[in-house]
Amino acid sequence: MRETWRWFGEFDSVTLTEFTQTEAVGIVSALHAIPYGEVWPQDAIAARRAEIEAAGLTWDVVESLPVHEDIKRGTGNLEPLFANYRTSLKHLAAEGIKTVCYNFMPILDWTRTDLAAPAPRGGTCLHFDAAKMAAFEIHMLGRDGAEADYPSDAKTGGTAWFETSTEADRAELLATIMAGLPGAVERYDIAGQRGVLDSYAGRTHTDLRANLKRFLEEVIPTATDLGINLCIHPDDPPRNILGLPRIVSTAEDIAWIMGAVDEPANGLTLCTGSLGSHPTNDVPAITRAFGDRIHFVHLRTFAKQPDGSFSESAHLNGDVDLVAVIDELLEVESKRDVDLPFRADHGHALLTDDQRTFQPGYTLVGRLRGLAELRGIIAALS
Ligand code: DNO
Repeated sequence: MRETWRWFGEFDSVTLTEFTQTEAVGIVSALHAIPYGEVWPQDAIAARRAEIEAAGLTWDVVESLPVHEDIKRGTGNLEPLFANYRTSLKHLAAEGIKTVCYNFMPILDWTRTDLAAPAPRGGTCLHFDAAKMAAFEIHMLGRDGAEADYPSDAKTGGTAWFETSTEADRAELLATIMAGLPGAVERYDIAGQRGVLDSYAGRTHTDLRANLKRFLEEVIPTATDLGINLCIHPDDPPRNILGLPRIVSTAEDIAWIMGAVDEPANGLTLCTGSLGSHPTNDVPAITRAFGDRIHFVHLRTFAKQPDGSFSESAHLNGDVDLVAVIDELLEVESKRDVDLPFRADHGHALLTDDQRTFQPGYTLVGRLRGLAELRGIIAALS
């Protein structure tokens, strides 16, 4: 398995020189300053690549080449957006980058309610609190139908949180929910959020699937010709958020997507943390079932609570059996004769991490701890 690290370029306070000390060899990066839907110019890709290579590393994976909201929503003239996506893929292939991750989550990317929840032995972790999410949807957004999406304990907790929260607490919750969007992405206030939700009104799971299929039909033939593997990232968390459908949450969803355009270039990012937090997903079984189509791997785990809340845990201490997953991945690698790029996905904020501003989850010390543990599993199983 090929060790990689995510680097946010000019949005990252961790330097490439620091990464080299981890002894990981590959970089996962993106041109986060380019607005969604625009072409990634080849010279900008070449410049990022040169920067990475000057540090003795290689740019192995793009995470992400984002899909414009109009494509997900299925509105407007989509032809130029599809053409731009294909052009960006051509430019990436010309620079030797052949693994491209993306997601199809409407509006938001990964969603948490706390970016610095206490970790068990000190330090902090990312946390999703069902009660706070209920407070956001029911009391702050006032979304019709939100009450039906939460169990009663989350609703009661959400009301209690809302009634005792200050303006500053609510502003922080809104900012936290938007924090999963990296780079130059539009972030919404409450009114903006309502507006963008309205733009999705009436969209169902079936509609979103149809829009993804259309996207795949438009871009997978180009990816295949270029030797690029696209790999869709699962929904995080794998449940409907803000009443919007999510279609990359379960083994059944993945099977549907892989079948929608049945080509190796239509692949999967195996994100153990995202998939594992769904109550019926068996992540080692998913790894086995879709091994042929996994092109990129995020290794992470968490501790779940009965109301749907979860805290990200250290890489060996959570609810997903990462030893079993890695065992399956090593099988996949030997069967396909590939070296799959993986990264320690997220880390706690530990020790000196708080001395700088970092992208939520993308700490230096915490991720180094995660990588070291994963490296140990891989070495032992190999
Ligand atoms: C979170 C990440 C996601 C991922 C995108 C891929 O840390 O796993 O933000 O990069 O969803 O498009």
